Amino acid sequence: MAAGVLQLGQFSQTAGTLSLHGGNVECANLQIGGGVLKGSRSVVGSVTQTGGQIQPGDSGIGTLTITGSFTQSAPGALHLELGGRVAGTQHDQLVVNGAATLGGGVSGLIVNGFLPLLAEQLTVIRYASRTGALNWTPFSAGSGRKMSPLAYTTEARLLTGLDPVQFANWAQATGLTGPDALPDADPDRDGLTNRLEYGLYRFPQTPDIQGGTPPALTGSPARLQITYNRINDATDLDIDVEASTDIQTWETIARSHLGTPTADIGGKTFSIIETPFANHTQVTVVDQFLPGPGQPRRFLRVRVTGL
Ligand SMILES: [Ca+2]
Ligand SMILES: [Ca+2]
Repeated sequence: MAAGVLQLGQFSQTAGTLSLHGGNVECANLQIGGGVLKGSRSVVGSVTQTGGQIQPGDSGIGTLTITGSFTQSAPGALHLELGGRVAGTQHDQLVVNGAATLGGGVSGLIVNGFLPLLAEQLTVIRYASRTGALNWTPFSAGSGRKMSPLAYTTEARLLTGLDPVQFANWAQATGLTGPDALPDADPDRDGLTNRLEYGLYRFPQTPDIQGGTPPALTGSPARLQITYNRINDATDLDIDVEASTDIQTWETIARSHLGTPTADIGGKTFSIIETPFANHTQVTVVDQFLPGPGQPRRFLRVRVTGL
């Protein structure tokens, strides 16, 4: 429709396209089981999507508003054009004034040569509240990048990650070029080489005070523990925790090999806790060794090898 208001008591679409070009549609409960709902205007009412696609924007990028609630289930999907960082003008956005129940899919199309940086977040849905679990899978954003959907209390975002997770893709997606993009370079001069910044999911153009939380005593009797981040799914790195009693001889007590979960080596750890996030995992390794009168000193470090 090009203008005005389309008033519907109840409408169920199974195919075709409902395009809100210049006007709104008023419908207590708009049901999308197939076809396409698109536009930059408002649905005055609630939308239940069980199939088909919702595409914010008319022929390009825009914001589609639902004044009531939005309930989505598979195979219903949202299709988004992503051409920049500003919602509504550079990338598509769905605004739900009521409650959102999310459970369908999302697909994305990068337009206008947009190359999101690593860990960049785009808010693609806003809502008053959310229930249900996201059932969305990451999709490719080209040039060694992927977008992973994240859901929060009042909005859903897309987060840029790497695909595949390799150093060269990381260097490009963090904006490094030339000699600054080499594994041993330290362009932000924080003492962490790019190899460490990559493996420990730090940012190579932002000085980090340290590579992680320094080793600290925990529990009773007290053992040393160390906490750090590791980048998920790395295809080219091992990330080890090493221990020493004299800072000269080090032994590996835990290892993540090529992106696998951190595992004990030789029964030398007391516990390993991994907390996953979209692009990285927070790791806490507690040493098995108990410092005592005969051996009062113990040291832990994280070592990144490969590349
Ligand atoms: Ca650095
Ligand atoms: Ca840094």
